[in-house]
Amino acid sequence: HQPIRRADYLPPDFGIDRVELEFDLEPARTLVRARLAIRRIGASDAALVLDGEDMELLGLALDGNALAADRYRLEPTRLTIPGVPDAFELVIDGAIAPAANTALEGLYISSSVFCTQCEPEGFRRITWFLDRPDVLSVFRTTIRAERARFPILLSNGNLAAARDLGDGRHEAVWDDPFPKPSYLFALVAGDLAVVEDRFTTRSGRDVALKILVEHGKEGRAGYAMDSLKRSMRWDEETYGLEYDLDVFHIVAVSDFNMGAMENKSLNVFNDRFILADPATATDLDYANVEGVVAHEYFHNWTGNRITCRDWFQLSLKEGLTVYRDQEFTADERSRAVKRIQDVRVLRARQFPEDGGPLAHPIRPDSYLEINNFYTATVYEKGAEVIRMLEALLDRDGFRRGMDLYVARHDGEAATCDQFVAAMADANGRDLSHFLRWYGQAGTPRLTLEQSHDAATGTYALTVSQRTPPTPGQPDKLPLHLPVHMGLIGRDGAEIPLRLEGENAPQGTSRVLELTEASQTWRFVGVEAPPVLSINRGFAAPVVVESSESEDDLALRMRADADPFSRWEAAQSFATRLLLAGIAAAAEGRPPPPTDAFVAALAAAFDAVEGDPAFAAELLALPGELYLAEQVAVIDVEAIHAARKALRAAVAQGLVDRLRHVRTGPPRPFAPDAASAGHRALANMALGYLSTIDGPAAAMAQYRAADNMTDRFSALAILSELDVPERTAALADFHDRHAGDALVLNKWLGLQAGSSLPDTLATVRALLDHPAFSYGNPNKIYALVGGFAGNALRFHAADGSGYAFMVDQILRLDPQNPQVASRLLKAFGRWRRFDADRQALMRDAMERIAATPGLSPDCREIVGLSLA
Ligand code: HT7
Ligand code: ZN
Repeated sequence: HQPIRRADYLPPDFGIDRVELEFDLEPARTLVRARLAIRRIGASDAALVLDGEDMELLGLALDGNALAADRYRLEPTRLTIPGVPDAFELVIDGAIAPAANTALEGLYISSSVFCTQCEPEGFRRITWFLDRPDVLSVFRTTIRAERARFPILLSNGNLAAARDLGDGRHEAVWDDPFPKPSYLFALVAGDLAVVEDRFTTRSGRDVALKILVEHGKEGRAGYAMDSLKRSMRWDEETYGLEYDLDVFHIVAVSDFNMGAMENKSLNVFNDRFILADPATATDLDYANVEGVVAHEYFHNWTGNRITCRDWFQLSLKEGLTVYRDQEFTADERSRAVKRIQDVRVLRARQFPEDGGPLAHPIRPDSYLEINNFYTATVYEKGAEVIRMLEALLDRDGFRRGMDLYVARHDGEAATCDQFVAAMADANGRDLSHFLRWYGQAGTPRLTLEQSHDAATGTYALTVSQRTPPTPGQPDKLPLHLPVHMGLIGRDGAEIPLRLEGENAPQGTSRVLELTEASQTWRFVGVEAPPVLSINRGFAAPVVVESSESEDDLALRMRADADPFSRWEAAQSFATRLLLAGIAAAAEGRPPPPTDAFVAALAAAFDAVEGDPAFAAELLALPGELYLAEQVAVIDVEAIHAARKALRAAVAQGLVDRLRHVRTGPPRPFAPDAASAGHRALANMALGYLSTIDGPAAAMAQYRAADNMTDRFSALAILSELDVPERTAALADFHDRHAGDALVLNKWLGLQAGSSLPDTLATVRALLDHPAFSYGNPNKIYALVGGFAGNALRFHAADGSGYAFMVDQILRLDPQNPQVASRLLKAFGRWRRFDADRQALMRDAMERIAATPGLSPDCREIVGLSLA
């Protein structure tokens, strides 16, 4: 395996205009015939080189003539045919073994259902092909299978024909009129229930919407269907983008490596992002269903109609589509709460990635295995980069850019440069400096200098930026970024913002553009030293180093006009106390006084009366992962202890408010954001109160709950307490939901994430529980991944957590390298720990590196991590 480099991109030598596929499906051995209309577009002497892996070649014919073995060369990953004409038809007969496919790439079987996963390079496990996203073809797919076992036969596009074959088998033919790359191909065959609805696009196209689920789960598809219809409407209203075929299928399968896949008109989903009902899904599950359904639907334009030229451009479709699904959720639910939740995820997952050995730009420069680059950086930081464009160009300018991007590139495979060029051209702007975001890794750090001149009423703000080095990029250039800011008076009122040289103030919140290493802005008409509110709405994905006083933080917590910044001020205040508490815990000193913070939190809480979802966010202390990023040497015990101590202090200080939250009549369950907000706050209060009152109230709620959110929240609280009620509730939960894999995954995850000391022993025992199976990624992520995310127990000082994870990774790697390499990323931040743990983690990774036959997926991660 040689690294693939972005700089080496060359257009293909051949195009494949038309693909006709014929499948004779049998789990053990499926026959695939591919009839390809191929046309030379490159050098006249270039041989045809097709990608192909793990298949048996049965025959090859060129323009109707069988090719003898000396006319081609078959290697493990490619098929080379020299001396081909400029235009010809190639027929390839092959055989594959779906039932033996445990990697879940290509054609495989999930619970007796045939399904495919072709992104990024799975199509080459179905037939030999130019398996690269810049080769766009029109597909016709014929599927034949036994009718009794596989009554449903689906592929992309519209059904062109269906017939009975007389021998117990039947056939369906699907035509997809839109040229697409092979990674968007899909096939599904099995015995599934269909939930149907319809949608009329604004230009009057009547679209059949079909969600296919396991029989008996039809009642759990309603929210996904509702989310789909709202997504379709939103894309029309927000971007003028309509659906373009007469049918849209979503199929839910239980064995899937990622969340879902946007195959043209035939999305395949991990069932956890489709199935939801009050008894089995939490509010978070509902929100995830809505977000993922929207994300995959939005790909129809950003990804499918306009696809990526090569996989280095992955963020072109993923960053943009994450941004679009975030905006959809912000419009459908609460903009402030959505932004807070997204920033939490960014800080917990992407910032550590960007500060460690796996750091890469949103448009990487090289890879060994592209599957390793479906990362928080490409997705979430990619979305932040799009969001910055929106901040710099404003909403209307961004829309103009999107319109131009679609007009220019519909039907093409495009690049990130072309996207930014469309944004620039539509707005008459030069965005060449902004493009650095695509090539430079690392999280920029902003420092501030402020001065106020009372005599002239001038306030000067200097913002400096510095991006720390990342692997392979020792020297960083200044970036072009929006500084969204406001100024607040001591009375809590927003100050009108007038820059020196301006005739009049321009609002109380504005976006300054930072392009240099350091820049100063002078505001006039500022009578007294103001309180600065900076990076409002988290407009730029940066760390702001600030030494704001506790008084200023408290003021902003209750009075900042930007709700995100109110939350941010609370997080900053809490972080400051927690860092002091971590230092104290490590040195055996008492924790710092918390009165000022608790008083500020109480005032902020009172100021948001009427927005329980936001109040719940305000009360949520910074997470352990975020805190780990803020310290020089990570001490997992001290972080856990400091957080626990601050939680107890907040509970004591806010006890009356928390009890008040839990009064009032019970509300009937509804999955909407407002109802979910009430539950979020009530369960947040229950968690705090359990630190004072013990398990009784949580146990009572566990028993009485009429929905999964309340039941599971209570169970999660109990699972952190070493009390008999914990055992009873976990056993009860298991028995109530025995046989429901998705719910039992929550149960596995909770036990794997528990801070109690015997967690590793419990996890080991659960590996043999019927609810667990190595064949199902959801179960692996719940139990093994859940343990890897349990900092306290994964980083146990004796190295037991590391040894356990190495065993699991090595066991999984031969069967599913994608899942194994994702788990392996847990070792990435090893240099941030004390010397003993560093040595243990390094030894663990070296054990992996020394394993013969290790997948390229794991080899790349371990190589980068140890470098
Ligand atoms: N575009 C999809 C990516 C995806 C994927 C990638 C690698 C291996 C399996 C996969 N399943 C889905 C998902 C998305 O971003 O919408
Ligand atoms: Zn996506």
